[in-house]
Amino acid sequence: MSTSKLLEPFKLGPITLPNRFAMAPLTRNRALEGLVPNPLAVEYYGQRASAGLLITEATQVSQQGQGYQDTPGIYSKEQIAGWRKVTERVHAQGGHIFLQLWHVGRISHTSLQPNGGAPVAPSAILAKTKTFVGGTFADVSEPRALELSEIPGIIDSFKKGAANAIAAGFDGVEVHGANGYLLDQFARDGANKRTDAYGGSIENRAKLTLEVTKAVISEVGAERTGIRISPVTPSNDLSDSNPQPLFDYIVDHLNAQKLVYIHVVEGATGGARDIVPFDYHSLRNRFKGAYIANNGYDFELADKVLSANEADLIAFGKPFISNPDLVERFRRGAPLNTPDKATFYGGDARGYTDYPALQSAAAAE
Ligand code: 8OZ
Repeated sequence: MSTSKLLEPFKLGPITLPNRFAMAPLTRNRALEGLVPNPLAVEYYGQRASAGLLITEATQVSQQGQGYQDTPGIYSKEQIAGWRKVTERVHAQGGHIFLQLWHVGRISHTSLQPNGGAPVAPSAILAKTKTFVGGTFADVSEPRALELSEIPGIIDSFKKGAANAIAAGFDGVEVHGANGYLLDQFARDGANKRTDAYGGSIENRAKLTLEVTKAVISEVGAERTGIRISPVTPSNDLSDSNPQPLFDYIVDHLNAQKLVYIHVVEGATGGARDIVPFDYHSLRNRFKGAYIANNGYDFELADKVLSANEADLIAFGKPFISNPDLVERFRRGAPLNTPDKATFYGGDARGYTDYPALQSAAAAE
């Protein structure tokens, strides 16, 4: 029996989480017609409801915000109804769940965009990366720069997405400000060469992120609004010439807006934690709400970081794909199932809802 801080409760705004485990947002590409969550998602999230906080897979706020095939949306009645089944199951199991609000920006393909148009970006700069469309990996399409007049519509799509998420029964929303998608493209200067109020200085590049969080808060409240950031990840061909002052500034302003949490991908998403030096303590110290730490944590590092009060929650990704009962396995010191990469993106129940929990694993022996 473990006595780790990982198993202690935590008050996240109005909700009390039974432990410090968060399930990281994980793209699974199993949405159905109309980009409605797959009924299997009800089972999938329900199986993982013992995590203190579940964060859904990235969910686009508009058709324009989609960049990969079969990712779910949160902009139609049918999508809201599909997600409602997920939140009902998670709540019936005693869990808590936030929806991640997503706009991919330039990481998309014309075949997914309204009228086959170009994906949108801060500047017309092609990312050297691939997306998954039509059952295969393809280069992302050449983007076009957003007109200044289109920006209020982008902000509004996040705001509506947040309202829809609450209508679907979510406990809150996480704004996806990470991993080289739209908000991150505006913030980091590798993708933003604008000369208007949204480009140039740190203040200007941070503006869209902070306007989106402000709009989301106006809709659902700061105590139900979190954000994910990844200051140094090279994911999706994005970089910044000087990330520390940029993210110090962003986090100072998120703190002023009183968001309930910042969820920080430390290092290269899904890769090295020490890819470049960055002072995450600076973010932790600036932010008075909860700090969710992510990237490559095992139980030992999670325990150490929580004990040192360097984070409040730890988000685990791949371990939650293959271990629906990750919390119980930690409690018992039980071994973990290994995740199968071949079934991460797309497909059916295999590698999705069929990973065994401890009891069924024992029963199967
Ligand atoms: C993996 C594959 C596709 C998208 C992210 C939403 O990195 C994603 C993503 C991850 O945040």
